Amino acid sequence: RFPIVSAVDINGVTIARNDVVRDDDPTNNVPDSIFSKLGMQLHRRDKHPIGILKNAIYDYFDSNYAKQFEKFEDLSPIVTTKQNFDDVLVPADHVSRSLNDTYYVDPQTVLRCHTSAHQAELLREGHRRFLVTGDVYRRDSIDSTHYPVFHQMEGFCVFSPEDWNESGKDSTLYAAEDLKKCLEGLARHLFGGVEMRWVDTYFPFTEPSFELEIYFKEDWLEVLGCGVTEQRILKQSGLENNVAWAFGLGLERLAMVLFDIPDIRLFWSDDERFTSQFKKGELGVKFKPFSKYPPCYKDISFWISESFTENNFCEVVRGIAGDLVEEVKLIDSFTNKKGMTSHCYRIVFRSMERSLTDEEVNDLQSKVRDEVQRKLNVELR
Ligand code: FA5
Ligand code: MG
Repeated sequence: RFPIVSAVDINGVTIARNDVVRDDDPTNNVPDSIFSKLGMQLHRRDKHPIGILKNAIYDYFDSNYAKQFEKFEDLSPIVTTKQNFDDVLVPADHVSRSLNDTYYVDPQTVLRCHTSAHQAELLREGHRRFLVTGDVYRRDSIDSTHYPVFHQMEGFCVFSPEDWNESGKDSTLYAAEDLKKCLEGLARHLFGGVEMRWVDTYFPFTEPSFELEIYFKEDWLEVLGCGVTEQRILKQSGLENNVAWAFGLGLERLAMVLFDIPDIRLFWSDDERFTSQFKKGELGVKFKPFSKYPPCYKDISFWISESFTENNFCEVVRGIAGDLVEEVKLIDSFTNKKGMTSHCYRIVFRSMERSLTDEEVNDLQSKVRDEVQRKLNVELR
């Protein structure tokens, strides 16, 4: 179903399919559908919404910070677990390290799950203010705002005592206020007026930590995470008397709001009716959906086993239906007297480009049923 890519070229390094994914390695969980996205770099296409957005964010930083922010946009997405987790203080037992959440190439190598994976190395190399843009990879749920490959932009800004001393403020408060001011300014630059709110949250690498949400299609949509960098990260990189802020923007989420794009799968579409609507440097464009094709709903129920996870189920569905699956939703769950738990999922099939036939959908669903039984150790009902 997917184009089988045998090798990709990342920064001049060729990675062969068989070197990366060894079928005999149980710690490798990168399927073809994901492998084929490596090296596509949507963020470097000037006429693609992700590239247009990236350039607009660059403009904001260039004009407000006198070009102090250095830009990195082709660091390899294949990183060590040290870069992705240890260097940003993700605890050894944190869920994000599991095979259920992250794509592993081998036990020490992952497809980065965030651009924060590059903070420490760039600091050690002496960079103090920078933006890192790139594709990131996560095993995740399936709906209109989640996709297993998406793009982030990391921002990082180090301050010295002279910066906060004259403000009379404590260094952490100074950085937190500067961070919020910077991101609110960015939101105004991109959207003009838009309804937004700050939510307190937790990240292992920042304290305090915040998320910014934007009101979109009658709901709050989380578009970024940020905070004041943990001192340990700065000290590990030889910075003793500094404070810093960092953020990680979800570029698809921002682009959905900016261009009114209703479904995250569209970013990967080659359909001219999508690609031809965007022009280099043009932020004001509102996407005109080509007529919406009808959805097709299929339910599947099974008794789960202890090892069952929703991410594994979603990966099976995605592996079979690719971008023809729009959403996977748990609609019923119960445990019987014997202690067996049943789940019922509703799968929404819909193409963004054409009408699906009944046969086609039935065929997909029957493959899903077979594969779920074979791979996930569940009992179909
Ligand atoms: C992070 O990835 C942190 N590294 C961000 C950060 C950087 C915090 C620096 C503090 C300092 P989070 O997992 O919340 O955080 O993801 C950041 C953004 O990525 C989200 O706000 C959302 O906009 C986007 N995002 C997350 N998962 C998906 C997904 N599956 N599909 C599309 N976008 C996603
Ligand atoms: Mg989050």
